[in-house]
Amino acid sequence: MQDHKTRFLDLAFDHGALRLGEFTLKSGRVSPYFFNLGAIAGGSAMATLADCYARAILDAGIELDGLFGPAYKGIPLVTATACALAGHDVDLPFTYNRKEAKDHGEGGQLVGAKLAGRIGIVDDVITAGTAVREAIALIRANQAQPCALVVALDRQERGTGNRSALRELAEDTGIQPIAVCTVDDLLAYLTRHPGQENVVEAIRAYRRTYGDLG
Ligand code: OMP
Repeated sequence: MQDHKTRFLDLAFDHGALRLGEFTLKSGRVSPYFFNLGAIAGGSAMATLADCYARAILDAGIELDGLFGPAYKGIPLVTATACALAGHDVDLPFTYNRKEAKDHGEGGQLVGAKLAGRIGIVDDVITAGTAVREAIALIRANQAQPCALVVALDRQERGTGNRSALRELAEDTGIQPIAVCTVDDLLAYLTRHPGQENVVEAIRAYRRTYGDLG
């Protein structure tokens, strides 16, 4: 497993951002694991997380002109990821949105750099892909091209059909999916940790019911 994946999973478990148990998702599915990005709430932890995002973007070898972070969880992520990329000599402008358009001051729904060219969306996790479709529409409405979607965790779950939400999105919109880590990586990681056999079995059973059918 690549170093940044192991670093991400160590970080997520150490900070309680990845939890094992029983969790009801936005979709109503009951999952044996849950990723909560809000648990990464310290400078050093965020710097490590952002470096994992930066490495995933650099490994993908994609050309981008800017980054976009959907409100709310994408906002600190896109900011920190842009800083981490700058540490690798990749200096990209970034933009994020307000949930509600502002009607005074500078006004509008977007904050930060003007969207232009090839944009990478930086978000926390993808399950069915509902949240990210709104970001895609917003970027297109501003005459820029959404080209990549970068998430910390791809849950590799079926979207509306048999394909994973990330693959569905890639095939329907031409967007390149980039994940720091997938549920397959999580399974490989847990398999190396003794005492996690029941969790591994629960995640496998969940994957059989809701997973990407390829
Ligand atoms: P989709 O819009 O279905 O892709 O779900 C993504 C959203 O689900 C995230 O932005 C979260 O609000 C929530 N979520 C998590 O944060 N972590 C998970 O492990 C699973 C979910 C979820 O409810 O599917």
